[in-house]
Amino acid sequence: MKIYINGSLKDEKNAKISVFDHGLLYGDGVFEGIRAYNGRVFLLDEHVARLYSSAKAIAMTIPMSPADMAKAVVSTCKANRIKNGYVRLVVTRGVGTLGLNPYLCKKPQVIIIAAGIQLYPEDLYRKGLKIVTVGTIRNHPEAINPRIKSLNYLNNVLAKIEALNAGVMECIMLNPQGYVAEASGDNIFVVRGNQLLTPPCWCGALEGITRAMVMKLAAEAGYEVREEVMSRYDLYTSDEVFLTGTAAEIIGVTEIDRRPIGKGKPGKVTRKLAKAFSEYANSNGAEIG
Ligand code: PXG
Repeated sequence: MKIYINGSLKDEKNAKISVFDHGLLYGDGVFEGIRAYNGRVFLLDEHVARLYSSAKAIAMTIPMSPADMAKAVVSTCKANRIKNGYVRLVVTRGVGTLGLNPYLCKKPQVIIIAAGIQLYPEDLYRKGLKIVTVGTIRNHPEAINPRIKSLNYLNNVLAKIEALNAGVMECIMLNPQGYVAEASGDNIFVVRGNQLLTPPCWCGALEGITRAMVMKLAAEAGYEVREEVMSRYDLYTSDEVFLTGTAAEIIGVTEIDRRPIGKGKPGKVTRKLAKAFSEYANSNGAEIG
């Protein structure tokens, strides 16, 4: 495997960054997870744009242009002969002192890893996912805004630990007011009749790129798509629930807190949108060549 670091491709064993990097010392940095389907990088410009917004939000200047970043992603995929895969794009604050001061870090480190994909087991897409709501609340937006896709993922990791300890693979996180925010690594949608509902980002959700794509495809398919503040009541009483994310794509949820959702299997709106998404993803994107 060839790893991109600051403009050059390194063999996996030589792909190293400093132990003084604030990405490691403080989780100070930003990242993206991107998919390649069928020899194309999917929604690349959207991911690059979000990366630069995340960087701006933490007052970090990425030392290259968005256009060059997009090119670097494509060329890293090409160097690794990726047709279908998963790209991890990371920008750390760079080397600094042992103190917090980010302004002493002079050079953000740009890392691109193009690898295989880890999805949920295939049968879960047919059977649906059982999830729970967890006690770990999503970060308050004025503490660490969940719209920043930062390297500081402990909030999500702590939620994931609760899910795994409860015997399920994913969970719903509530915001400090008790409203639904998102899953630990995915956005959440609710189907109610002809309506497709998802919490607004200010409720504590990442502005998911899959989320935006699904909202667009659903609107085109004739659903009424709305952002709505939701409580657990809205989840428990919905017709269908599904999660969206770059890694998970669209996955139906059949049980929340041991309560069956809808008919207890992935619903027909979920299946229809998953099909539309898969068709779109397999025929659009930046050509790897
Ligand atoms: N919310 C959070 C907190 C995420 O981390 C999403 C929503 C979905 O966003 P996109 O843009 O991908 O549709 C994410 C992204 C994992 C893993 O291993 C998941 C993400 C990132 C890194 C790792 O499950 N999800």
